[in-house]
Amino acid sequence: MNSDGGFDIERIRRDFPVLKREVNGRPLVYLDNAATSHRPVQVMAEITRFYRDINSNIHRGVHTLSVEATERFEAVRERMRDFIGAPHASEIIFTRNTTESINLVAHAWGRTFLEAGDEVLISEIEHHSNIVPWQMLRDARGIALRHIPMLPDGTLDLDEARRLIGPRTKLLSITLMSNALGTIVPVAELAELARAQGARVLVDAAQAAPHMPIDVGDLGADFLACSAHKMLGPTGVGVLWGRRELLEEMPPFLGGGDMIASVSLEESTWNELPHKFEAGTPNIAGVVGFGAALDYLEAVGMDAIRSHEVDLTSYALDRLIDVPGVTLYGPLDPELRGGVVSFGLEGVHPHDIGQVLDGEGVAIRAGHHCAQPVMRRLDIAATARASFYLYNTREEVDVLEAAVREAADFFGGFGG
Ligand code: C6P
Repeated sequence: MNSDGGFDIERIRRDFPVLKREVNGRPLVYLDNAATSHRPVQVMAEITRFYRDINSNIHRGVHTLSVEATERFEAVRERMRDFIGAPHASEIIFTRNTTESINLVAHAWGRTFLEAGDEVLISEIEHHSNIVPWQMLRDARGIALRHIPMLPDGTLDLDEARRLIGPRTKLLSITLMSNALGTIVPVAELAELARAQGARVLVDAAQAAPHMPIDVGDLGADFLACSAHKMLGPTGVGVLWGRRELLEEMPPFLGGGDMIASVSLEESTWNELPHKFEAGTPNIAGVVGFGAALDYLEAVGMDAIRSHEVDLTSYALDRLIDVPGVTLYGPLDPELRGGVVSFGLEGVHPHDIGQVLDGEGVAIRAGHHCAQPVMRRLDIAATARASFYLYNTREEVDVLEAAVREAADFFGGFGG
């Protein structure tokens, strides 16, 4: 194990008991972090403590447990505000995941403020969660949906972006880090161009928020979406951050309990932010557990996590590029990408790569990664994807490389 950037990986790994597992008789090498990360014992303990000692609904009771539950829940809102450099805790809305956060904006903002002739600009490297809601909005409202094309190296065509951003652009909705290729998008630069045209900017930070420091002001964002389960937190908890003025003028997304100020049988009025957008009982224990995940990430340090992953990615690219028959997708400069390495093996379906690797205890994802337009642009059906996190090591990359060589040998006859 190597220590890196001021944090001790061996100590970090001890907090993730699942990493001690064996899979198919081999030590688990978990390289599917872009799909979901593991959770440290601190997060599990926080969730258990919540259910054991508190377990009440929030914002409703006057009894002690309900007050305590509400305090815990609301403290995480403040924690998240700080994590992304947002001005106000009331701008943090808890959802189920990034997908729901983006759909919230498409419904509550898009259907209210966009009309025929307006344009929403996305990119060719978006996850389906940042494509489909806008297609649905286009079909409902007659807006135009445009995209910034991808260049062969997996970066975006910024010249074309400059041409596409114009007076009709009402929203730029863009990923900060591609889940399929790892590409880091120069969002701040694009956001500046979009804002100069009066457009709003939504940042899909599902892949970026777990792996690098985020500041919504520096990004020039109006909305930002991310998922707790990719950032050491539980499943079923997502975040939408939105600028207060925008959230205030938006109608609610879902109607029901907690989001109202008053209800009669004829009509209702809406609660103040953020409750207007949090209808029904949320994943209270999940949000509380997410607070422990944010504490964990900040204790390690987002800069240290980023530099550790740049090191691992650079090492993995160097190792895999030499394997006969391997094609690497995405930018080759590790500074321009997150800890995601997508690759193919000549003559071998990525699912077969995934299966051979699983036999060696190595967990990767194989498929289109919910980014079918990327696959179409690369003229492939799927890739094999290894994705790293703070607990991965160079030794694990060596195991990955050996397993890929084995797959190459077994299926492709390229053994080297
Ligand atoms: N990507 C992956 O394996 P949800 O599922 O709502 O938590 O996140 C959706 C999402 C949105 N944007 C990006 C950039 C993403 O990577 C994801 C989730 C996972 O790549 C599951 S498909």
